[in-house]
Amino acid sequence: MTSDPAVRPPLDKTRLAGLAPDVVPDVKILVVGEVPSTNALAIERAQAGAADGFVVVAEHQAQGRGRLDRTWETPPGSALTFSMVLRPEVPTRSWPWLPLLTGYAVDKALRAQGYDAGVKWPNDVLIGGKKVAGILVERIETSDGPAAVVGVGLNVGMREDELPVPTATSLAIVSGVEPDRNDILVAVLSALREAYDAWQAGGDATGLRLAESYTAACVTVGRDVRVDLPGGSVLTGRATGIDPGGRLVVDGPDGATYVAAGDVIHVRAADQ
Ligand code: BT5
Repeated sequence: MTSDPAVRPPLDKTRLAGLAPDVVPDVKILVVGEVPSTNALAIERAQAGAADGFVVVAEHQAQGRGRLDRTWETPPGSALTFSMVLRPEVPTRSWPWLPLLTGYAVDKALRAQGYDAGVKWPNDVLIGGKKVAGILVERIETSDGPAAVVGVGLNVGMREDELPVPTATSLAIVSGVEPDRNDILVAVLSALREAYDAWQAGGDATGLRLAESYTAACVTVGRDVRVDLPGGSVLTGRATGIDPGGRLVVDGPDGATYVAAGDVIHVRAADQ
């Protein structure tokens, strides 16, 4: 059963602010009430000098952002909406991996908690074909150098009648139980930090390794897809893999096309 929205428990500020380094290394969590967007707030903090690993999590976002000026909507207290400041040391040409790596980490954390999740390239997390989490990575310039703000929206306790779109789902809907948002946040941050640290430490082979693990978790590979590209062009074909740069390989009538995440408006199964 999902709980009564009127009595949803708040995030546990004391627990989240005091996480031991062996639970989630190198993060500092700030819990806030209602904000327009945690990405916007994290960008402000990064520009004011926030360090790698600074996380802001909100009880409610009034103007959550999606990609390409789309919106992200969640009722108060029903979801995780958080952003992390990262200051990667790897060359900026590798940064396009960040949204994929985040989706991979969210998926891994959910699967470890028993949910039958998968990643939809480039950065949605699905359960039962419906979107349970979305990711928005924004790259910014700060006086300490370029930084990335990694935003994650994860539907935790929403009931069917609270979903903003019919293509969405929540952890409560798929399992019949509303999990503790604090536990899910800790699991996701810990998976994200682990994937991020491995990516930073991995050197040249990292793209190849990540591509392998990402492909194994990816529900898009092996499907016939329709990819909407900027300018109205459409690519259709069979998604056959993810290359070491994080691009989706689509085998179409003209051979293989490599699609970068930043160049995609929508990816759909060809029959939808
Ligand atoms: C995303 O965009 O999926 C990125 C969402 C990122 C949200 C997080 S929350 C914390 C941080 N702060 C922010 O301001 N943003 C980030 P995109 O792929 O463009 O998908 C957006 C589309 O998903 C919308 O147009 C709707 O169709 C759908 N959508 C909106 N809210 C949803 C929800 N709660 N669950 C599932 N789908 C949703």
